[in-house]
Amino acid sequence: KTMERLPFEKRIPLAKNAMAKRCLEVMVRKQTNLCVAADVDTVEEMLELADKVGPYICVFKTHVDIFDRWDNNIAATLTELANKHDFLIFEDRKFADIGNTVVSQYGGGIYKIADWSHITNAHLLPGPGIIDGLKTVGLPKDRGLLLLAEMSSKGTLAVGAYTAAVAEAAEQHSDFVMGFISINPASWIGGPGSPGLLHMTPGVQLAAGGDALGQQYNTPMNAVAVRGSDVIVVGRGVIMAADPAAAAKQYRDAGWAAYKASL
Ligand code: 5IU
Repeated sequence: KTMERLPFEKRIPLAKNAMAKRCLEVMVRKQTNLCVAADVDTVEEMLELADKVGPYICVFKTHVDIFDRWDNNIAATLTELANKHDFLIFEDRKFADIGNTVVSQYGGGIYKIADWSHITNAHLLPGPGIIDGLKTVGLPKDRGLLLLAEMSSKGTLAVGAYTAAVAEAAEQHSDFVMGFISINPASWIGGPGSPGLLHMTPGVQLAAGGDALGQQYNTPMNAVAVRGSDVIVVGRGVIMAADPAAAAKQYRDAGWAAYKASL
């Protein structure tokens, strides 16, 4: 049995965060709910991947601390690719410190994440001060924050009452919080949250299974149509494929079919 959902276009006016609106608009315009996770080793590979999979994605997720170099030109090139292909950039930074510290981490340092990443994410472990801190930097730039409500990895502690508290905090900060990283929002104690908030789900491959280090995979159909996610986040399913563009197209089609099946 699949869950019932409001179509993405009807959720645009319900979103209170500007980037949530923009993300839903991209999804509707390009008919894709695929986010590719660019866990590649070099800047060159990351930029090449963005150009190849760009037409099929709504969001391009990065881990820029994997690279051995970073500068404003790299960020500018990635931004050009985001404009060319109409996707959003999501630096999966997983902030987890007190408000005062994350202000500097988000806006400053070598990466200056807030300058080029439309979306970033944070753990709520420190309490709501982390949202307030990130907001002082991100809201003036119309950025969006995803709260980690659940994780895909085996043994995750982000479950039950913790997940419910994250859902509650998102409602209270929906000017800046655009949604969640979630695994099974349909199962949440207090429900999956308001329709103006987005659910993005990592740990997705066409075949269920896992890896040797605790990753657990669900299919696009299970993640979206059964568990109620909106956006599938796919790394190795795309980046390890012989033809990443073809794989991205395949995941786009699978993710969108799952969305359509749940309407
Ligand atoms: N990621 C997860 N699980 C999580 C969160 C983030 O896998 O709970 I939060 C990231 C890690 C990686 C990507 O960048 O999503 C998944 O990559 P694979 O599809 O290659 O497993």
